[in-house]
Amino acid sequence: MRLALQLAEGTKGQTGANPAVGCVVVKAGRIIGVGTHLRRGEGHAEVHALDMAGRESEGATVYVTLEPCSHHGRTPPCSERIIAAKAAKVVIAMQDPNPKVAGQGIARLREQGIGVAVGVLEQEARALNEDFIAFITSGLPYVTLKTASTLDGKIAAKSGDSQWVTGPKARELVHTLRHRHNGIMVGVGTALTDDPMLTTRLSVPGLSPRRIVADSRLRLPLTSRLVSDNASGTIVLTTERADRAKLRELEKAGVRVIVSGAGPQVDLRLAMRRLAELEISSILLEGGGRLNGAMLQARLVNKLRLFFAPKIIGGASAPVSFELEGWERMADAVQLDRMEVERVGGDLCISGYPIYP
Ligand code: AOF
Ligand code: ZN
Repeated sequence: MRLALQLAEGTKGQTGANPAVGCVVVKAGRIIGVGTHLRRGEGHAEVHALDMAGRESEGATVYVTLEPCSHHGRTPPCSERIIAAKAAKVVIAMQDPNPKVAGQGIARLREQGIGVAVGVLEQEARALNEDFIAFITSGLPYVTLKTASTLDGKIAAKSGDSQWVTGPKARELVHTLRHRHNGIMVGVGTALTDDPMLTTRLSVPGLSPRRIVADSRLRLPLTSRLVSDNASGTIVLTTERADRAKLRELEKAGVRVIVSGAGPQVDLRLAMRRLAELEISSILLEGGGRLNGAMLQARLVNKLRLFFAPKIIGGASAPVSFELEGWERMADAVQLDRMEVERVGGDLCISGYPIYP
């Protein structure tokens, strides 16, 4: 199962809205097949592993990190494939949270007399697909909020200079995070000041997420890189109050515009629902402070990854990672659950899951 989890872990970020899944087939103490789900729409992990095992899979034990599916989706059901292969036993890390499966794959295998064990390395399997689990059960993208600030919470100096806050190791890790999400989101303020590309630029090849800009008044220039570079798709979130002519121009330039709400600000919850419908299952939120604050206030953030450089820059007007109205009492603060602290090069990364007041 540990090997199956490692196989799955390696594909994190390349399966779109699908989970990362690994499978290992064992017979008489020997591994006879390994497989992993490589791409949405293509073969599931079990299919690859059983293809490799071939006729030997009769009487074998199948280890798989997620319950074999029972539904006819983009591919035929894996539970039927396992039954056809005449495997004797299936060891599963966790039940599939997808309502289309949700135990039916397990039931189908048992019905056919196959021995099934569930819950082996379940915690690890849940952590691996924490984003998929939340997405498939909530209909909202899993949002990871990432910041890179000084110890005093500044994301730039008062002059606006922000190159660089954190060091090369932390910046490389951020690009790995981009690869592992299928959306990346900023506010239009960030797009206007930095003209960012928001692509994945690693020392090794990686996938670029879809770029999402919250822009209630459609201020994103047609000449910005996000509109004109074609490096990855761009989606703009706006409101019914936005200028129709500008909206059409953006669409003509290939940008998808999502009109979300009639208020002065983008209805973020509605926008997230629309993004989930477009199969954006995970989003790396890269600020700035106002969008971070608004997403946190709307309780739309699932995970925090806060990078801190060992620096103090000061400046009352220097931008900070979080701008929000705030709460009156310290007891009402958003708290970090399951906090982890790690050193990344010369910087620090604090991760955790927000508990909302
Ligand atoms: C498995 N093995 O390797 C994966 C599973 O659209 P489809 O047909 O690819 O189905 C996607 C759903 O299948 C996905 O939401 C999840 O419930 C399950 N993924 N199941 O048995 C796999 N990737
Ligand atoms: Zn399947």
